Amino acid sequence: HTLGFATSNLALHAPSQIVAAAKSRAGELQFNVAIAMTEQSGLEASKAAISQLLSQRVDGILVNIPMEEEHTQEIVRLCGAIPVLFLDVSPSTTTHHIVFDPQMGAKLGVDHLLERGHQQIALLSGPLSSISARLRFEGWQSCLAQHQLMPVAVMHGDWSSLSGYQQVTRLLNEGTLPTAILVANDQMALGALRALSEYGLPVPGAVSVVGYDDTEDSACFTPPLTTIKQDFRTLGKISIERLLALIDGEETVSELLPVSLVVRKTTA
Ligand code: IPT
Repeated sequence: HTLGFATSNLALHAPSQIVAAAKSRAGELQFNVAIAMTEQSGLEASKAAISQLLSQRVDGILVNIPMEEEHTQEIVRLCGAIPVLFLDVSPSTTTHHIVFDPQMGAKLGVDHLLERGHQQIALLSGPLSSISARLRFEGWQSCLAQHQLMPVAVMHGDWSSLSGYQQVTRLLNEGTLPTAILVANDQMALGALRALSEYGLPVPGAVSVVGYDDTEDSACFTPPLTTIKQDFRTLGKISIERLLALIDGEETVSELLPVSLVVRKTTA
């Protein structure tokens, strides 16, 4: 078999680590993986990537591109008899999927800060074009609301560290000073740490920061980042195994993977 992997931009840490893990599991099982990458969001770019894989005669396709339910159905139709397994969709999606639990991740981050007495919490979300970014953002808001809290500020980045730096710099320039920031991924958290450091605001002395992903580098940020771990190695491994099961006739794959809080040095 040759397996196809359609992925969002591999310049981002999370997608590249997922592909790396999938590729190495496929290698152990002696399968080849063909990769197609989209640099833009949107259905058309995704369809183009998937058509590229179909023309390479793959036997099954993994899709790690943020996607709305109705778009997953369109992709499934496009693929005909070739099974497709989605990795960046809502847990309520009815097509085959394996996803990390966004509600659990949001709640772990909020609870961690509330337990430490934070009330002035700012949110740095990912792009709203991404379903996972939206679910984390909504999760944060509903957990805060359960404690009668509102975020003191809401920012949106594009997942890159530079956007995290720019958003937090703008927030501080406007004179808003949260005691903590929940960030939707570790790359933006890295940028947030730089902005806070340039402002002379010690982390965690003045401001606490919680990331999301726990990518390979996060333990080496200054200070080492407290974050929500999504175990990309496990996702890569089981996504290959479940795709092979689908190719062998398995009827449904629908899995919600837990995430965990990794407490390091950016929260107090
Ligand atoms: C998600 C990451 O959490 C985020 O950092 C960013 O890289 C994004 O992917 C890119 O699409 S992880 C995904 C499996 C929801």
